[in-house]
Amino acid sequence: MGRLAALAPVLLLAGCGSGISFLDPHGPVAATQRDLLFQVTGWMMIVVLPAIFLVPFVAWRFRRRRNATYRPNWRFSWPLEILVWGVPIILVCILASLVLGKARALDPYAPIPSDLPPLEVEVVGLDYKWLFIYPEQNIASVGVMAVPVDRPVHFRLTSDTVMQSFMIPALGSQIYAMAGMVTELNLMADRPGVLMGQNTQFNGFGFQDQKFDTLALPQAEFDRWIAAARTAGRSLDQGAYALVSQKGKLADLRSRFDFDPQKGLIFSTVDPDLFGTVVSRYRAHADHGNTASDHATGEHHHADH
Ligand SMILES: [Cu+2]
Repeated sequence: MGRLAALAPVLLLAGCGSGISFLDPHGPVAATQRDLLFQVTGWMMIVVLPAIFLVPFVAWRFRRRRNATYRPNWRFSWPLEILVWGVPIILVCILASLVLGKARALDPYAPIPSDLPPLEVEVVGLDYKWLFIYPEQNIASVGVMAVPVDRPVHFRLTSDTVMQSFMIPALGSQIYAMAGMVTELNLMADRPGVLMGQNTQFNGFGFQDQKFDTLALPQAEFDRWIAAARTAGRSLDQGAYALVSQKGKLADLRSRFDFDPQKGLIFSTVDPDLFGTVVSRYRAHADHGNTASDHATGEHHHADH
């Protein structure tokens, strides 16, 4: 793999071991994205490396000196034209086939093949924190999210404020969360770790702190995390949600709730209609019903009317 040697600087950047980059993938989506980046970069070297070495060579050969080469009369050259235009054209075709070949596998809406049914997680983007609702487990968390290792996770996302960008780099992919709409994302962790998740959309003074720990846990530990969450003794009803959704960072919630900011704010029960209520609040015709089919049918209700 000689051509990968050129990527050494990139690999060094990925070597922090902090699990925050798709260059240190903790799941199949990020792994595919990394492989694609390396392949595309490798093929690009066919154009990049000659350009890097030829520029100094041409500058030296035709430098302003008495004994340097002087060729004022240019001629048309078929071999040169074919080389200069042909190589990039072939390269564009190769890159296009690489990217298009992976496009289906990297579609955020595409389910991840697995023997296990996906874990459902509802995500609400707030100023400046993420709320995670586990509808099947009937718990919710703010600022921390646990997922079982080797089981796909199906996210349904919305925003209770401006547009936000949901991303867990070590798991790969990114999706926007928008008020009055539901977007979907499928991810899977294939080894344990604490992975940084974030909002990559600049949306105000607190956005740089809108990060959360994604706990990729073996199934038994995940079950324990859920069981511990059930003992939190706090309910996320509409009243508690009104407090949680107020503008402010996770740490600001400590004046309202007693919790360890390192472990996130956990709710032992959650209003099962909460996610739907948040979505329908921004819809002009909330009586239309099912929001999940919005994107599928192409019907697009935006919040700006
Ligand atoms: Cu949209």
